[in-house]
Amino acid sequence: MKFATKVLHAGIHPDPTTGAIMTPIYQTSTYVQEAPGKHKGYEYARTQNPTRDVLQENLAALENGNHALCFASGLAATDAVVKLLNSGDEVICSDDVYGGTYRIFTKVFERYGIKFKFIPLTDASDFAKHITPATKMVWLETPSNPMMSIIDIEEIASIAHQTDMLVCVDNTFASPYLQNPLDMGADIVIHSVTKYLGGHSDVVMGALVMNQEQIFEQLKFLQNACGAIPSPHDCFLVLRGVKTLHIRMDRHCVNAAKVVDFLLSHPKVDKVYYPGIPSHKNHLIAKKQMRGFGGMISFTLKGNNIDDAMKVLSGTKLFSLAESLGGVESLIGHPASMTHASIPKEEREQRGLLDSLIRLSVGIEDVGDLIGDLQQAIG
Ligand code: P1T
Repeated sequence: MKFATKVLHAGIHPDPTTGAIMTPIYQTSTYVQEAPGKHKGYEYARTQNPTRDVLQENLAALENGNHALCFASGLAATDAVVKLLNSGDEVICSDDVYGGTYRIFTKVFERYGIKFKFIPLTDASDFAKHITPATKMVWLETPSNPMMSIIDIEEIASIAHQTDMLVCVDNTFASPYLQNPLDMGADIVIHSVTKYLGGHSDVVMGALVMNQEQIFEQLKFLQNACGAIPSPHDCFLVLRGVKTLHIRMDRHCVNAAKVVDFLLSHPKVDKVYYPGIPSHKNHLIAKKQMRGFGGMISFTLKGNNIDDAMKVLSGTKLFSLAESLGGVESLIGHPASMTHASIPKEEREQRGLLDSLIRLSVGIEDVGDLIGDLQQAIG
């Protein structure tokens, strides 16, 4: 099946009792057993739920994986992955990641004796020198939030797999329509389903996709043992949202490319961060591993004056000032005070994340209207 068919059909079958074409919302906490241990494969809804099963099967197919597991949020999915590790283990993490990922790593898991090294993995050749016998995982975000850095997944995976190390890729910004990390050697793909997969800014959810049976069994155990599962209603909403993922992503990409052209030609704009720009440090890697460059853009204004940035952030009318991304409507955000506020300022600035950085999640509205809105806000 091709992608556009998978979003509509993978894992989805008419309801066996009624023929309902849409997967029912199985809003139940438990399932009646005929005799102790004699049941229909469903015992308790933290462990199994039919609406969630269908979504998991669908998401696995979209990432070309054998298995998927859904969680209550992207961070709940991240939490499960790190719980595969033990005290004393080390993780090498790409240095530009969502602020909440940095926070759970440094403020939660470091207390349990897991060590995190934040390394710019945009030159894959730098990776090997940071590996020690304790390194058990490499964590990549590509494109990264918010600097839009690109990391060569295939290169990193081939170096990582010379030792006993898991390769985890946060594929939230690309979505499975534009990039499939498992095909490039990743062991686990993580999504904030809240973003492009849900696509309508009405659900918070996370997902993990993997091929290997053993990793799946361990993560399924953690999903049930720790209990951060999504509701059946949210699973239904994502099943509904995902049906148009390919069409939405095409429009996000086209609109973002036009917004990038506008920003690049604007006299007040300084830097524009977008992997589709030929001068982007890893544009060729993005071209190799992605089928499009996505809907996320970051930029700064000349002079890097925070007040000028604030004027733009509060001056747009169509771009709503809000955290999150990947919905059909456009959003504008200020990473330093919003999504990445949990990273200390010195560390943010080392990574190029200045207080004057503005982030756009370009939606699927009329692109002329979007550019007009930015034009009036930037002045
Ligand atoms: O918000 P949640 O569903 O828990 O997902 C966390 C997460 C994980 N990975 C990436 C790349 C993310 O961007 C996020 C969440 N990000 C935002 C809320 C944001 O506005 O950047």
